[in-house]
Amino acid sequence: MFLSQTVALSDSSSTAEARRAGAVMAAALGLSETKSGEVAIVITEAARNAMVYGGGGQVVLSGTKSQYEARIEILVLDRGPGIADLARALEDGYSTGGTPGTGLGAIRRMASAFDVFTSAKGTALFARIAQDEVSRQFKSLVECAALKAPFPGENACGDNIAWDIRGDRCVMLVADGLGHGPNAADAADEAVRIFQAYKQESPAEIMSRLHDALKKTRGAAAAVAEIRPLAGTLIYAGVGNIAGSILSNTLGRSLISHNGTLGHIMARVQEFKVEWPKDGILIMHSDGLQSRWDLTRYPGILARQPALIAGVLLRDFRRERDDASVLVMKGATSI
Ligand SMILES: [Mn+2]
Repeated sequence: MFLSQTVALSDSSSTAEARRAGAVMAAALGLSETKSGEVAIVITEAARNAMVYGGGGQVVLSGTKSQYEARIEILVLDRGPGIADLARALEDGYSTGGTPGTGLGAIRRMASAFDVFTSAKGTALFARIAQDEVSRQFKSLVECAALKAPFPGENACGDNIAWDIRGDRCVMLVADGLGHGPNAADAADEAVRIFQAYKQESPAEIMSRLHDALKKTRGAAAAVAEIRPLAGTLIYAGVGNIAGSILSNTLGRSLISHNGTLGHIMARVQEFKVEWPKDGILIMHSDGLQSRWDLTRYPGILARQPALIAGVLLRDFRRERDDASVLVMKGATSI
């Protein structure tokens, strides 16, 4: 299960709206009362900071449930001047909002993963509230973060994302249903269902399954990536306008998709097998993000939580008139 909700921080009622969205998601994931309370505190405090010091922004909530755990990842993004003294702001009990007992230090203590990236371009705060103790013990080789946001004014998102991590294999899907709105969402959601059913197969096989299944829908662009970090390999297959790229200190490359629309026209499925560097970061996104993003303008960000990288891409490189989705995968961070 992958739930996603974006709330704009634009006026005095926004924080409460974001908190309500968090409560709804916590209930849908079956989080305990304690964890739901932590979600509310994190959203409230981080949203207030973004309102007061960032001049507004957005809260992006991502909820996932697997056999291992249930978790909500909270991203709060603003385009303010940045936090001048992050170390001080992180001191426990120090609250920029003047509320005793909360503040960034409290968020960090509650979160099972926490990270802040702040620069003159704004602040991105990431906090994960996870339900199960097993989540602290379960050491995955890689971490995936995915964000999606609907066409402005739409509730249904015509993009969707799914991934699966099992042992030394991580397989990921980004799908963009043609157009936007409910019919686009139907196509993207069907792609996720088929992916979940056949995710153990190769990327090319999954793409063929998608092509067959999407014939009854409006159609979609999609790409599937399979990474085996221990073997150091990446296999990629894409049709239509999904961008894929690998970033690393030793290598940077774009991954190739063929033209077409799954469900309608697919000339061929081709797998590309490339080296997956040890410090590799995979970024996949729909055309709701500009293709010419450049993370070298954000010194140090590649070493941070994948959710922060995804958040900054969504914040600063979004095309306004489309659904947007972005997936970032990298080796597990110890932050
Ligand atoms: Mn699109």
